[in-house]
Amino acid sequence: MYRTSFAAVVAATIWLMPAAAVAAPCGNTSGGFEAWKGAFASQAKRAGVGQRGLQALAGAKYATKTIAADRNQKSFKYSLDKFMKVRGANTIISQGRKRKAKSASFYDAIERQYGVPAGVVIAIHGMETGFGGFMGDSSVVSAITTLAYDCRRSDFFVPHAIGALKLVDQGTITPATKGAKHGELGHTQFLPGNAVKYGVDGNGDGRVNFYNQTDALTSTANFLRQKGWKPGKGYQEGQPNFRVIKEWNAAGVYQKAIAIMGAKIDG
Ligand SMILES: [Ca+2]
Repeated sequence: MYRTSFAAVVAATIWLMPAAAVAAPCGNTSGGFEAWKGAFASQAKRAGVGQRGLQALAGAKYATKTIAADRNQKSFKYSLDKFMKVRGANTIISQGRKRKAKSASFYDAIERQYGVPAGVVIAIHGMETGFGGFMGDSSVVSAITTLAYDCRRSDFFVPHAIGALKLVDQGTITPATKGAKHGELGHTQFLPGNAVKYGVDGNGDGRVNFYNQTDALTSTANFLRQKGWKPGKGYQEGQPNFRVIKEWNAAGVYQKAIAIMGAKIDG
């Protein structure tokens, strides 16, 4: 759920979190990463990260591919039409309708509990990973700590790096867990800090696993509900729940695409 420029968000939050950058100075090349990890370990410890998380940090490697991807984000400069075409919206809609029909009771239960209609959850699932078809091949811990170290958007990613280390402490992920280039996890690509806050054990097996579809989709609905989803209200542009879709992804074309695809899946 993170593939766009959060420049405006970062600019706004810098003033709210002056302490975040104090302990560990950022860098723009791999050269300073090891030294940064040492400084960041103290910061992480103060934030409540335990032994397993700190070990994962110590083992993190500078994620060259993540930085290359971060410097080369293009798709959100597309028009809405072009964006939907590139992202395979028609396929997501047709497959999404089938998925909804096939697992109607599951999606009904999610809507009953969280108020979020199937179409929105399914559209997000399709858009993020092609319904779990590709959930990434980057080490989550290495990717997210590299982004926290990198000067470009350090303040945005530091809380997510802390989150990833806490997920390791909890056993939700391990240092070997793979995700997308920006450390996003599982079926719907939660950033680690959000995974800590909004993760739900949807299938009731005693642990939250973002690589389990039931857990991931339940957590996604929970995220939207916690962000203010109003059950029974619309989610198209201009309707009350469109604002909540904006919380999932900052890119305007993405938000509109989710609303359009969701309505077609729900229709
Ligand atoms: Ca579970």
